[in-house]
Formats: sequence, C-alpha cells, structure tokens
Amino acid sequence: MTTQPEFNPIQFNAALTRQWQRFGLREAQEMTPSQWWQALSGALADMLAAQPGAPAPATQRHVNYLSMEFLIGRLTGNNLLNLGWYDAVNDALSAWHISLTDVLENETDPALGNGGLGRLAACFLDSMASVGQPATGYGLNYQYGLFRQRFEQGAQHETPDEWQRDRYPWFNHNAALNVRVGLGGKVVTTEGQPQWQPAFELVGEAWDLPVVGYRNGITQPLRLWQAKHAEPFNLNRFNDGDFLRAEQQGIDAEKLTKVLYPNDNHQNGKKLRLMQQYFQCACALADILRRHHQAGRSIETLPDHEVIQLNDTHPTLAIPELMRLLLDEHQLSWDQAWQITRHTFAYTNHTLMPEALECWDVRLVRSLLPRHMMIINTLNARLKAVVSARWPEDEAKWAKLALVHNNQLRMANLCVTSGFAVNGVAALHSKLVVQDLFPEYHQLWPEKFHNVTNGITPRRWINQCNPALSALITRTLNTPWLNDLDALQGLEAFADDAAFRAEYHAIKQQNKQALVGWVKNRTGIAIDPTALFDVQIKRLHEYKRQHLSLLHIIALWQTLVIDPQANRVPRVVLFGAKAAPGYALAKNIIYAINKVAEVINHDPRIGNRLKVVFIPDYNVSVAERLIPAADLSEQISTAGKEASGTGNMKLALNGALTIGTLDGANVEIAEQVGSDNIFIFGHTVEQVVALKAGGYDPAQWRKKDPQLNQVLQALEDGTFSQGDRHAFDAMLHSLGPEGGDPYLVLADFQPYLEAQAQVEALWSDQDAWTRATILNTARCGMFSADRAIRDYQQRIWQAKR
Ligand code: 26Q
Repeated sequence: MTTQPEFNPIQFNAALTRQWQRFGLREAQEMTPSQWWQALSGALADMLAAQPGAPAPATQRHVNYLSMEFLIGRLTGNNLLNLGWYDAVNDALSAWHISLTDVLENETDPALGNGGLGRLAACFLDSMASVGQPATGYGLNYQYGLFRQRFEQGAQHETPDEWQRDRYPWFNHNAALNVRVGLGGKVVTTEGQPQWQPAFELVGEAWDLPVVGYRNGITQPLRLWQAKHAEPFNLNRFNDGDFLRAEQQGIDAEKLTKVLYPNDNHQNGKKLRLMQQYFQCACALADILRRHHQAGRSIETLPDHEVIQLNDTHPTLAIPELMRLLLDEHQLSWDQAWQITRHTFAYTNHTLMPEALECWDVRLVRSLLPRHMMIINTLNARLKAVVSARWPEDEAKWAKLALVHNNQLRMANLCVTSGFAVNGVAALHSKLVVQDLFPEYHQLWPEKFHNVTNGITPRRWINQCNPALSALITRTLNTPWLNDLDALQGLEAFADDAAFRAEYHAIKQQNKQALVGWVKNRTGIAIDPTALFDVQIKRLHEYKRQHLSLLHIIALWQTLVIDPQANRVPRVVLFGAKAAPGYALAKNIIYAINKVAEVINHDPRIGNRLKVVFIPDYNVSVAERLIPAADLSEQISTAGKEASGTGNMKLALNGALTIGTLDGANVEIAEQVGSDNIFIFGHTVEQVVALKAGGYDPAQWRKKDPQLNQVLQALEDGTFSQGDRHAFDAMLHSLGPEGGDPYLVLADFQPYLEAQAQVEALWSDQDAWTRATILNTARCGMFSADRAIRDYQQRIWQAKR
C-alpha cells in the first residue's frame, strides 16, 4: 500500500522560483495571473516527476485504455486535491497575497473529447490510478480540441479551440519514445511472406500527462501521440518520388493530429479520421510491445501481461495492426498470432444508434492500409467457416455477421470477433446489445458478453466541484469516503435530522447563489436563486430530446400568460449543449431554445416565475459549476437510445432529483434511490417498440391533445421569431407527419408534463424535497467509477482464462 506523497514547501518554493526566473522576471510578484497558473503547474509537474514511482504489482494485467478522446478537464486543481497538497499550496500562495482559486481559473479547459465517451475515459483513468490498477491511457494530442461555441442572434457559431498544447505545463515529452508509422503503399510477397511497403512514414511523438491517484502516491501516464514529419528527411525516398506521392495525396503529417472530429454518436467516414484512428493504434501498439520486450517477456505471453481495452470501435485498427506485427515482424504463424490477438482485446460498446456504428469503405481502407485489409479478409474467410458450420446455408446470418459486406468494413463485428470480451455501459444497454445488436454473436460466444455500468470519479464530481458538500459529508461520516463511495449510505440516517437537512439545504442554496453571479456575468441574465434550477447539460442530439423540455417551457409560459396568478413554482431552466457543426437539426433546436428564451425572459407578465438560460460554450469546467447548483436533472432521452448517460450520476450525487425516462443508467439510478426520490415518466423500451410497430403517427397525438397543439402552434406562427413562420422548420418538420417524430417527443409530452407537475408538488414541500436530495446523495455510491473499474477487473481484465 503506497501512501500520500509528502508536500515539501522548500522544494515547492525552489520549483516555483525556477518557473518565474524562466519568464525573465525578478520576483514572483511580477507574474500575471496566467503566469501564476503556468508557474504553479510547471512547479507541481516538476515535483511530481521527481517523486519515486510506485512499483507495478506483477500479478495484474496492465490495462491499455485506447480512446480517440480523453475529456480530462482542467488538471491543476484536480492534481492538487488528489495529491493532498491543495491546502498547503493555498497557504504558500497566500504568503504572496495570491488566491489559489483565482489562479486555477486561468487554466484553459483541455477539450480533447466530445462528450460522454471522452469524459468516461478521463474518469476511468482517475479511478484506475486511485484503485491501483496499472494502466496507460493512449490517445491523440490534438492541436485544436472541441470547437468553442458562441451564439449570434440565437444561432450557434463555432470557432477553433486553440488550447495552446505547446505551452501546457503538465505535458512531458519524451523523444526516446518516438514511433514511426507507415501509410499507403503496397504489399510485396517474397518467399510466401507478405510484407507491407508503405508509401510514406510519419513519426508519432509521445506527450504524457500525469494521472494522479487519490492520495496513494501512484502516478501513471496518459500518453497522447502527436504526428510529425519523419526526420531526418529521407533523400532516397524523396528521389523515388515517395515524398511527391504523399504530397499529391494531400498527406501532411502534422495535419493528422490538428483537430478532434466534432461528431458525437455519428460517423462521417472521412479519410483523415481513418488516418487518425490508425495513427493512434499504430503508436499505441508499438509502445505496448516495446514495454513488453523491455520487461524481457516473450511475445507469446503478451495476453498474460497486457490487455487492450477499446473505447468503442474508434481504435479497432489496433486489431489488424497487432496481427500484422505478429505475422510480419515476429514471423509467427497465423494460429499463433490469432491466439495472442484474441486474448488481448476487449471492446466496450457505447451506442446502439445505427448512424454511429462505424463502417468504412473497403477501398479507402485498402488504399491506406493494404496489408491490414489482407489480414481482415483472411479473418473474414475464417469467420465465414465458423458461421456456416453453425448455420449451414443461411445467407441471411452471414450477411449480418460478416466483417466485410457490400464493400463496407464493419468495425463492431471485427471487435466482437477478435476480442475476448464485449461490454455495454448500463444494465439495460447491455441487455439490448445482446438482444438487438449482436444476437447471433451472442449465440456463438455467450461467454464474451458482459455489463459494466458506467461510473464517475467522485474526486472531480463532488470533492472538487462541490467542496462545501464534501466537507459536510466528511464531518458527518467521519470516515474516508472519496475512495469508498458506498460509505455515503451513512448519510441516510441524517435525512430525517432537521439540523442536517438545514445544513445540506444551505449548501445547495450557496451553490445556487454562486451560479447566479456567474450566469449574470456570462449571459447578462438575472436569475432568482430561490427558483427551482432545472438543468439539462449534454450534447445536443435529437434522441436526447432537449426539444421535449422546450415544449414543456412553452406550455408553462402559456399557462402563466393566461393566468398570471397561477400557483406555479418559479423555475430557471438552464441548458448547456454543443451541436456538431454539420448537424442542422440539432442547431435548429439550439436556435429555437434561444429564441423562446428571448421572448420569455423579456415578458413583463412572467417576471421571475420563468427564465430560460442557454449557457454558451458548455464544457467540463462549466459542468463543474452547474452540477452543484442543480435542483432538477433532465434525463429525458427516448427509452432505448441513451446507452448510459453519466451526467445523470453526477447530478444525482450532488443532490439534484432526476426527471427521466427508463433509459440507460436512469434505470439503475431509480433502483438505487427509490421511486419516491425520482420522477420517472414516458414510454418504456417495450412500449416504444410497440408504438412504432403499430404505425406511430405524430399527427394523431397532436390532434387529440389541444395543449400540445397550442404549443406547436406558437412555434409555427412566429410568436418566438418576430413573425418568421419558418424559423423552426427543421425541428417542426422532424416532429410532424413527414419527419415522423422518430424519437416520440409528442407521445411522451403529456407524461412529461405530469412528471413535471409532481416535481412542482414535491418542491412545494421544501423539507420533503431536501430529504429526497439527501437520499439521492446517500444512495449513489455504486456510481463511483472505482466500482466500475473493479467490475472491469473482476469480469474482464483479471478473469481466469
Ligand atoms: C465516430 C466515427 C467518426 C467520427 C466520430 C465518431 C464518434 C465520436 C464520438 C462516434 C461516437 C462518439 C461518442 C459517443 C458517446 O459519447 N457515447 C456516449 O458514451 C457514454 C459513455 O459510455 C454514454 O454514457 C452515453 O450514453 C453515450 O451516448
């Protein structure tokens, strides 16, 4: 058992001094706020690098977590808390009359991910370090993270996110870890041995970020690869015309890791994205094999020591890459190579949505990776033999199970076939993965399929973002709970303690008050801290149904306009969401929310009883402000569409009550907190299926519901768009007979309104509300990412073979 690293103030002062001296200053006081952050982080990074590393336990497989996204959020404050140095550094800085919290605000949020999948990867790294699971995260060091969002007259505009990776003090670049990666070219066979001759090569540089375990002395790397031109420049190759060929194909090495693709739950089939994926896989595998050899281990024992966890199908090319290395570089037989490969990979599925399942044009894959395509074709032929043995002459089965079909390479099928484990991310989702997505594969290999319900790191998502609540919990439980979140159960006893309720309520109120000032600053909108804060924060997607909440807002406004005396609960509805730049419908929903907000927020008849705020440029740091101040958590996706959700867990842990459908992890949240402490509504998965099978007709639902009709009319008749009757066409079209309302927004409208009425009823009894929020905090222990990591260990990584 390793322990918390000691903070040495003398060492700290020396490290800090080196930093400001590098800026060419004469004393610390000359630093600007941003230089303070730079210097503090640089000093801490130096001190961390000097700490003795904890020896890796030899008995556990090392986890290689491959992900195209790591949405890590700001690091400096988080690292200080995990190291246990926060208070000491706070004291040290106050000697210079510098406020640590102010300094920390100068960090730009590294946005190297889109949403749920990327943030999950970051939470898992924190938990693996904290529970002592040896692990390396492998990803890409994008120059531009997820775009920055602004609104112009209500419409989303994107600007590049230049996060200045070259000046990020937490990076440690180690040139000794450089990797060479090939692309394009051809395969030549000499004496029966195929060999890939790439058209050109690039270099992957390893840029490491430290992942600090919670007070246990463990630090392990998140290794992000950055593409560079191969150097020294190869003059022979240049003369051979290879360089020109590369130029003709528009391949510029440094373009490769320029920008994160901003699609979430949607594949776009771009060549550069495929190159990014391969580059990331090739770098990671070279690194994993180098470590394995350096440890003096033989290649056959790879799966005994290493597991490669694929975060969705984005790093699937790691599979044919390992096969290629084993066959062509290590000269193993096919059977030997396959034995190793199929015991090394495990795959996590994050979506059932057909448009997000990755398929790549075989010609594109072949042009970039001819040898890999050959290997995939052999795998496909071998799979075909297995499938026809099981289902002789069943063409339909093969059409579903083939790796390559109609000139499309299906990444998910390659992952299921080549890995030893497949998991979904919540109980309901994992059931649907088996039943709807891979039923035939499940019949072939039932033992491969698992559920691991997602989790969140309580270090960032309560301790860091909600220090007052964390302190209350620590005082109350008097036991370490941040690495044993089940201990929160101890709070249950206090739900009926009026003094504790008052303290818990006061903290929520303070957090709301703090948000009020920040919202005013950021948007100019004044909101009432005593109102119910109704929060929906997540990517903008049709299936997540932000527009269902919008319909409720309009209905509420209409009621208040008709009857200003109506006894309704004052409410502030807060949205945070980015729409993929090419996703027109999602952008139209943002526009609609902003336009409706404009009218409602300026309606003198409404006053403070209803306000709508769309916070621009939602990111991890914004989430850290909103979550502790939320009263109501909107988790209202169409049942069966949200694989898990993780914002739902963060909000519940911080004492927001959930209004939600029986979708994703909402199902398990409901089980944990109890039906009295959550507002569940809407069609279930089975009812959704039945409704669609019976020929769902949104026009009928509109016709039979005058209130719904009135709401939609207000959107159609220009009430919110200065008379423009076409402003919300995209959204209204999708909800109408032509669009067919694919996500059943109209069918869930009344059930949603009824659930919102129950919300108001409970809110009107503040004591009962607070009691329910305490029970939410007390019963969310299982949503710690530490529990999720232990599930992965037991069910997948360390399971007996
Ligand atoms: C694929 C190919 C090409 C370009 C982009 C993509 C791409 C990128 C990101 C496809 C999907 C994503 C992101 C998916 C995602 O975030 N899924 C979410 O994962 C969370 C963690 O498991 C779940 O909680 C959410 O329910 C799920 O939507």
